[in-house]
Order: sequence, then structure tokens, then C-alpha cells
Amino acid sequence: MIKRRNILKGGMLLGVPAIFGAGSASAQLCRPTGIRSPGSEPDSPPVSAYTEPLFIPPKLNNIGAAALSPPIDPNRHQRYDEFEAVKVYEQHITEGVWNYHSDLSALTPAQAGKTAGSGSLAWMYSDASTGNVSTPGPTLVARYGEPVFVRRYNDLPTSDNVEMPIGYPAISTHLHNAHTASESDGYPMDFAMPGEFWEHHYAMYYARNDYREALASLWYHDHMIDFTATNVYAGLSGMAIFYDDIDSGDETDPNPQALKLPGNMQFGDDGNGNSLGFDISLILHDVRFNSEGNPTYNVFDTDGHLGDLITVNRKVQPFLNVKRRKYRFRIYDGGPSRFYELGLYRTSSRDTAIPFDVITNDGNLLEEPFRGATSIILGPANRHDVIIDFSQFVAGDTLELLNLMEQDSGQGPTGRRLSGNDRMEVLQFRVVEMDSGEVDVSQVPNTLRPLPDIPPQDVLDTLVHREWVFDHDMGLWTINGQFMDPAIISASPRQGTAEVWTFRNAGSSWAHPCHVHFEECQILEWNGKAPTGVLKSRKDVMTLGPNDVVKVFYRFDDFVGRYVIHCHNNVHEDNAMMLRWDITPG
Ligand SMILES: [Cu+2]
Repeated sequence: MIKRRNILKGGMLLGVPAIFGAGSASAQLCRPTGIRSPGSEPDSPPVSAYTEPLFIPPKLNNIGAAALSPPIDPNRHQRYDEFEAVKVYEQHITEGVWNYHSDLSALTPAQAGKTAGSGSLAWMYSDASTGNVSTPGPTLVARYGEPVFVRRYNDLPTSDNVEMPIGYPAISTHLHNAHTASESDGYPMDFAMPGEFWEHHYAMYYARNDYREALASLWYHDHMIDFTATNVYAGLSGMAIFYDDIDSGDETDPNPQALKLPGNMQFGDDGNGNSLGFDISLILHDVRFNSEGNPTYNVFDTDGHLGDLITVNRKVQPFLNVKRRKYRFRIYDGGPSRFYELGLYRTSSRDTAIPFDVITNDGNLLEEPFRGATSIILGPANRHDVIIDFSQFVAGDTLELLNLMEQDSGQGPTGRRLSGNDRMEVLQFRVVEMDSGEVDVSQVPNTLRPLPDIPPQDVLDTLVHREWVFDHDMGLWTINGQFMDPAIISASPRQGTAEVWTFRNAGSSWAHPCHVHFEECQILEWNGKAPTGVLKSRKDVMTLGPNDVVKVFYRFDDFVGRYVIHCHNNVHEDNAMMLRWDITPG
């Protein structure tokens, strides 16, 4: 049983230690003023809140291996013969325009082959089978046991011809947190130039073939070396959902083991703010727009980038109609540098936060739901799935997701909470009746998915221990005193081994969401304390507040090759806060 009181301290209702803390949160957050001024950027043009319908990406369509030309070459992929693709997709990455908000689109000049007023410049992903092009890209909906193959073409203009004033048109696509062979992982040096493609084989194989290692809420995003922040900011992000027999996505699943969480395997929307499904992914990116309605970005600020408008699925402050029933929302912080504390409030009375259930951390099912949370806290790349039950409201009620996290530079939050009208409007829910005869049969069971075992302390003591210190030097960002250099291999654990890693934030006024590719970890200690609540989970991004120290347990199995560890404040990452590490054959 989660001891709720253990993490409900200092007024924080869903505590994540350290930056978001067990203990007094505000005492551990960044100081109000950073060591460097972020400078001041002009505000975005004014837009009206809650007038754009939420965009919900449709799912990618399987085209079958026979449709690919040239065909798949199994020799290019580790263990392909064991995990032959049964779902095959083709995506193209293109430059075009996107309607972030009608008020912004109204300002845009003719660009990217489109007429004036048709949208803001964007880099986007397509589904080659439907011709759908969007940001976020189409959602990759996959299932364990059904290996996936995606060929992604870089159809961006060459650097001489791009209209997007930021980013670099070379592409490496990382499926965040997937247990993926190195050559398919989106390693930052594995990039495709305009006119080229890269292939990604996702084995859809539980790490160590253990169902307790199942992943659920993932996202794909660009990972081009030195240009991740700008390329993602330009539009290159999309969601991925992994299901299995337990978390099957079907609330009517007759399998007695199925959790029957809200979901009907329908994705997309009708264009008017109505979702087709009840399992909805929401990715947050904060964006700043110039007077012509295009995204703008200061590449000289290495502290990080803050937008002044919150977008959800690349719509500025959208609305969604919700029926009087339960929904699963997979909420992602897409960065580049903003941290969130999100609470749900009635529009009519913004004083009282409305409780909901949290069922995942970093997209992985918890052992049991965390019930009654009144906010969630996310650093860049963190994810939480939440269940909101709208049956407690009546048709016509409106609710809002508000951001309470104060942040005035890219370094990290100030440690203060926004209140009153300073809270940032993120998303509006408009409650409507269910259709006549419609029944909500979904459940939120008391047990979800068990955690893999951690060896006892005497065994942990015998393992290799490594420490990763996140610091800064000469205006850039370092790990263990080093800038990213793909020629340097900073660790090379053998396949089949386990290690204890420590992440240490050497800074007293900034935050670093530390991300390791390929394997997830479990927290052993956060600032010397054993994890409780939502931190008793599998994680891929440890969001370190000032001076935080986190000790975690890793295993390395199934594939070999090159991977990275980096800060997921992508501006820090691009300014050298990344290291290469390799898994070597056991
Ligand atoms: Cu960082």
C-alpha cells in the first residue's frame, strides 16, 4: 500500500523527490534567480484561450513488408530473424505549415509552398499510407509480441533551402524508452540527410522477456546531434503506445488478466474537439511565436528555452469535449526546457484542485494506482498516465488543466508555485453527456503491474558502481567534466550484467532531467532515502533538482551497441551534456 502521507508534504500533493520533492519542495528547488540572465524575448502575439479544438493524432497504418522498396534487409538489424516485423510503417519528415492557433495562422506569410495565412512553419511526420502529415506525428500503436519496422525518410529541404529558421535538416529518430537495438535507437550520430532514410526495428520484446518490464507510454522525437532541441521544437515529436495482454487498450477485453483501463483502441478526433477514443495522449511543448506567427527560438541562450504559450499536441491552449465517464490521459513533457506542475480545476472555482488517479511513472504502470493526486509534476521527457473520472460532473461543466510551476529561465523552476491568475492555462475540458445507452465499463484496478526484483544489498554491493556528475563549464554543460564527444566511450558494461549508477547534480541553481537510453532503472535512493509513492517504479528520466543525488539499479541485456546518457533539457543536451556508453557482447 502506498503511504500517501510519505510524499504529501509541504503542500505538494504528488511528490517526486528532489526537484519536486519529498520533503519541502520549495526548499529544494532552484533559487529564484539563476546565475545567468536568460535575456528577454518578445512575447508571442496575443491569442484567445480555449478556442482551438485539441488535435489527437490518428494511429500509424500498417502497410506490410511487401510495400517497402527496397525490401527490409534482415542483416542490418540485430536479432531480426527472431523478431521478424509483423507491423511495417513508412513515414516521411517534411517541412510545411501547421495551425497551432487560428490567431497565429492569420498572421503568417506565404511559406513552405502554402498560401499566406495557412499556418505556422513546422517540421512534421507523415504516415505514407494515408498521406496524413502532422505534429505530433501519427501515433505508433504497438503490441508486445508483434515486432515493428519503421522506415523514415528525410524529405526536408536541404539546409540551403529550408524555410524553418531554426534546427538542422538532418534527422535521427529516437523512440524514447524503447528497448531497441542500437542501430534502430536513434543514436545521435546515426542521422539521415535530406533524400536519405533510416530504418528502425522495434522487437516488441520485453526486456529480459519479463512481462514486468512492459513499457506503455513512449514518444518518438528527433535526436540529431547538437540539434535535438531545435529539431523537436520545430515539430519533430510524436507519441507511441505499447500494449500487451494485461494493459491491452480494450476496456471490454474478456481476458480475466486484462486491466480494462479506459480505452477502446480508437485514436484521432473529429476535428471539432471530440475524441474518437478514451485513451488519449497529450504532449506539452511551450512555444514562443514571432509577429508573423512562426516559432521563434534564441540559439544563444544555452540555459534553455522557454516558450510563453503552452501547446498541447501542438495546439495553443486547446479544448476537448469529454463524456461523463473515465478517460486515460498519457501526459508528456515534450520540452525543451519547461517543468510543469499540472492540476485540474473547475473553471467556475479555480481554488480547489480536483483529485484523479495516477497509474504510471515515465509511462510505466505502477504496482498500484496512486489515488487522489491533486497534481502531477513533470520535467522534460517525464510522463504520467492519469485517470480522470468525468462522471462526477454534469454536462455543461468546464474544467481546466493549469500549470502551477513557476519558471523564469531555462535552467529550471524557481521553487515557487504560481497562484491565482498567474497559473498558466493549458487545456480545457468541456463535459458532455454520454450517448444514449452508452456505459462506461472501464476499471482502475487496485493492482496494476508488479516491479522486477532488485537484488539484496549484499549483492548490490558487489556490482560495478558508476557516478555521473551533471555540471557546467565555460558556459556549456558537462557530465563527469566532459563535453559530448562520440569518439569517447564513457562506460562499456557487458551484456548480461547489472550495475549501480549514481546521478549527481553538482549545480545549486539548476535542474537536469537525466535520461539513459535503452534500459530503464529502479531507484534505490533519492538523496539517501528509499523511494515511495510514484517513485517506486521503473524510470527513464531522473529529474534532478539542485544538488540532488540519485542511486539506481540497472541491468543490461538483449542487444549490444552504442547508446547515450544525456540531460533531457534538450538545450543542455545540445550544449554538450551527453555521453556515449556502449553495451559490449557478454
Ligand atoms: Cu540539464
